[in-house]
Amino acid sequence: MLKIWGRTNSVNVKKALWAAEELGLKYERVDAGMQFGVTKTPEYLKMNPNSLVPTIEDDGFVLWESHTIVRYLAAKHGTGKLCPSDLKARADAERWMDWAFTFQNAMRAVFWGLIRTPLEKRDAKAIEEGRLASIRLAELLNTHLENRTYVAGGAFTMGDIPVGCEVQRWMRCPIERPKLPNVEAWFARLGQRPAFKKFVDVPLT
Ligand SMILES: N[C@@H](CCC(=O)N[C@@H](CS)C(=O)NCC(=O)O)C(=O)O
Repeated sequence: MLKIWGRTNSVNVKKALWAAEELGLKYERVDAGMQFGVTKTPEYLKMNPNSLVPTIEDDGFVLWESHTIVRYLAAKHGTGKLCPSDLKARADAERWMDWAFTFQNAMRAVFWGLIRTPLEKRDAKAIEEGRLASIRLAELLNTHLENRTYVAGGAFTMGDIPVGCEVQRWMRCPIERPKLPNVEAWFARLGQRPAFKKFVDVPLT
């Protein structure tokens, strides 16, 4: 059975869990990372020398890097659905998966500052710079979604998974955001998916 290592409040673990759930896969999840430890044990480091989560093991095949995990699971179990069969449509979805890390970089100081750092230790300047950078990116996404239901066109694909996880943090962080109707409509569409509700749109910790 598929095994997924990673704590559920990690944005990158959420991506793997969301993909597995969308594909209806049976899997076992093992808590790992931060307060759970595990990632520094010799056994884990043998699987993932980065000492990060998520890591998966599928029939003896070990894989890390969350977006690659999503690509792998989608291609294995969801070609023609989560993973478009047409090469260009697939590349379009993959482009947005990679772009999600651009969004994550912009949001890092905001998320860590506001959610995981005590008030007296916060770097207000870094938080504000990140907030402004994330707004510029969210505006780009808003323009892209002007005439699209999902990031890669009319259907939900693996492309929506990493971006959806990153934008969830943006939407739920206590920051000032401009009104972006296309992003909000797309986010509401994601909100109708059981797997998104179960693992992604939960309080930030
Ligand atoms: N690019 C990697 C980044 C993985 C990563 O940074 N994971 C974080 C959680 S989001 C982590 O393992 N942090 C240390 C920990 O949880 O102990 C991926 O997408 O899988």
